[in-house]
Amino acid sequence: GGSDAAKRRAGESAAEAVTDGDVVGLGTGSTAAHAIRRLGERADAGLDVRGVPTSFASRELAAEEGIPLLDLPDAVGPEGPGIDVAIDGADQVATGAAGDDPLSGGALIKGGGAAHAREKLVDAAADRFLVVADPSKESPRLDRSVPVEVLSAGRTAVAAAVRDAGGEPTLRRAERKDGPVVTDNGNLVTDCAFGEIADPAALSATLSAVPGVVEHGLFVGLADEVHVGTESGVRVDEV
Ligand code: DER
Repeated sequence: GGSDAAKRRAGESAAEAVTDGDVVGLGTGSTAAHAIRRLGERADAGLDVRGVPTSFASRELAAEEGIPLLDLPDAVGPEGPGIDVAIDGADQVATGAAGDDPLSGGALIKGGGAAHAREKLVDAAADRFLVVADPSKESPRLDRSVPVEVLSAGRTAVAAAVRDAGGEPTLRRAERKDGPVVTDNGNLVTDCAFGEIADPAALSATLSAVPGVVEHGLFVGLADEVHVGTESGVRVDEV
């Protein structure tokens, strides 16, 4: 991945966009972690903020940073405060609008940290979704593997459906645990290589329709801004 300085600049830039009283979706990964740490500093300095974590990891970090927490159902229920802004990382950000679909500009691949099911819930529920990234995540078109959270019982059916859709599925193996990665939701992850994705919206719909798919890592038409950290500063793109 990119440099930590670039990730830190991106995360801190997005954290500065949070205003007093905001409910903030707290993304997962090393770039979002910089935003969480900055929000912790701002909370210590008196900012009134409540966080909605997207994973065990982001909840743990937010708690360490002293950020008051809300669970997702409480944040977005009809009597809830709603989520004003979500800050989250990405594995890849499309910089060129693919095809004639203006929505796919700013389309993302997420799920490197296997947290994309709750991330999508939070990122989609937020009034504004700010992506934080370093330049290594940007690409004219999406072409990385798409992480797909699958029900264990559905893993072979999903693999077959992914192949029918032109993808190559690989069950994600754990590093320091025998067997596959198990998500915070108790499911498995299949990484699906499709090569260059010409129409992210279409592939998103295809994957969502597959029985056994819990959630996939294509985030199309959800991001509002991309904060890209560079070695010398940060670039904020409206998408
Ligand atoms: O799992 C995710 O979607 C994370 O946001 C991840 O893709 C980005 O992680 P990073 O900021 O550590 O690269």
